[in-house]
Amino acid sequence: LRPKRFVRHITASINEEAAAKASATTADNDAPTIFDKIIAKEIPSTIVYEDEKVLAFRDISPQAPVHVLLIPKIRDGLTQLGKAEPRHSEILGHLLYAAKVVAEKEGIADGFRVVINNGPDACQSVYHLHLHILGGRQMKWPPG
Ligand code: TR5
Repeated sequence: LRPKRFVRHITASINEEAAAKASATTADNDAPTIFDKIIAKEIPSTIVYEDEKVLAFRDISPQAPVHVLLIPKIRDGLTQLGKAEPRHSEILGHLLYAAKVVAEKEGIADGFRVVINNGPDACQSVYHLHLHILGGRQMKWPPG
């Protein structure tokens, strides 16, 4: 394979892999997820911020020098953003504000990205709402 085609080939397989991972291993069935165990501190994680409502910890598979996941401690039906109801507006606002606090704490306030993957087409793999906070390098646009 020539270099350009090779890069396209690799990129395609990475995307297919992510999509396959999202659809094969998870579905939005409101079941407990790995994040419940992280919240309960039953499995270890590197927590970078916590308050009474949210928890932020380092992603196990970082896609940037800083890659933090920010989640509500109580899911309350928020398996994905698309399931949001009017009662969730307060926690959704709190999460966005907490994202800014995390970015400051992580030293990336001058440039960071907040991502929510919603559903299989966006390769969501854990059905407990989470914000990805990414930074520490020049981010590209558009995202894949
Ligand atoms: O694909 P979406 O948007 O659903 O993001 C889920 C994220 O959870 C991915 O970026 C994973 O790398 C991350 N993840 C998955 C696990 C995990 C984690 N981050 C920290 N610690 C983790 N543990 C202990 N176990 C996981 N399965």
